[in-house]
Amino acid sequence: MYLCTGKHNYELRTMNYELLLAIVGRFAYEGTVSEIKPLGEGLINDTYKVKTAEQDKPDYVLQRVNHNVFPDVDMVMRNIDAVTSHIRKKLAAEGTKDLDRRVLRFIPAKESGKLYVKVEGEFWRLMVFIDNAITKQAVNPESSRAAGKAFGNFQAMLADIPVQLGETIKDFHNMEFRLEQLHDVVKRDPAGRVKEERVQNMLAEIEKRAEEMCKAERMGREGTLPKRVCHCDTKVNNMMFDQQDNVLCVIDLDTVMPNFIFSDYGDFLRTAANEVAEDCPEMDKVQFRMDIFKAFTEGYLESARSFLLPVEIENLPYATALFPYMQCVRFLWDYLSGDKYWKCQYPDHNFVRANNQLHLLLSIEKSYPEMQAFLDALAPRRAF
Ligand code: GN1
Ligand code: MG
Repeated sequence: MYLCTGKHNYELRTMNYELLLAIVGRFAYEGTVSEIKPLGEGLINDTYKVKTAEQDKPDYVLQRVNHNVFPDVDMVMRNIDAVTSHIRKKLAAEGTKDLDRRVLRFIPAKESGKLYVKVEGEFWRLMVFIDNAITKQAVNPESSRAAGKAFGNFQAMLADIPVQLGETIKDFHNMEFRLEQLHDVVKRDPAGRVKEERVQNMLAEIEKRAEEMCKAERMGREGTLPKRVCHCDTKVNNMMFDQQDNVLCVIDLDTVMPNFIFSDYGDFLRTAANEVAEDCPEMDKVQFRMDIFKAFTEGYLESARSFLLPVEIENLPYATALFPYMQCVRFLWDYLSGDKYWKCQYPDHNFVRANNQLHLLLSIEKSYPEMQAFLDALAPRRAF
């Protein structure tokens, strides 16, 4: 059976039980499988919960990795292996007891020892299920502070990782590349949408800011801004909490790769501090929430300031603007391409998303002085 759900135009398939069982059997897991059923609402990967009959054996999560989005699954899993092993070692050295709840544990394949198997052209992986844990969809200042601290801590723990990680999606958050993609589709105009007046107006807004928004790439080339290991998909639902609301660990590690730290900081605020969803069509309701900004920034700096350079802290307001801008460019690119990347529920959906992100950017621009003042108070420039 073929399902077409979610916002990406990827094909998801429900699998038959026997095949799933055979796939699980290729991993060196412990226990006897008693049940396999679909889990969660992930839009990119297919996910199943694998229960074991024994009380003292863990349950597992089986996942099919979407290799349309992640072309080099071997690289994805090598990155994840390096990252989870490094974090595990650090936590163990600190005396952390419940390690399997504090960092994801992937199970190696029996034959190859790799953290994935390939079956009928599809890639699968198995990890330990973290029980009695929850994920959250919405944020308030408290959970934003916790998220800031957790993502900052994730970066801090990985600051001294001894291996060079691969770029699992090339140029994923490279603003110059995203603009080139847009310019290219404008030239080709495959969907005949470039002539729309609203598109022309949006393109003008984008061009006005293009040079400023590409400054991270320029600083990177000049050698003044480092790349560090980042998560690159820092949504609040990519984090597990225990029943008492403590953060357990960061999940969804496919996009972990070297990047400017702006990615993790900016993309969280893009998604969490928007008063409405990223595809809300009522533009007058789109607004940037300063309470979320402040709480997240406090949490983030608490755990990340030990390794951040002054130039990284100074540019956090820029990072806040960069991600709505980049997402506006990406959604407009997809609209002009004829809606190939994100799944659309109606013909204008991608344009509405792009417009929403542009309005978020406008709201952020208005808050710039307040953001800067807040940061100056929190991290006085001379004290860096
Ligand atoms: C995609 O599917 P999701 O929500 O994890 C996209 C992000 C975008 C986001 C916008 C691999 O993420 O970069 O910010 O949609 N991920 C990929 O909704 O393209
Ligand atoms: Mg994701």
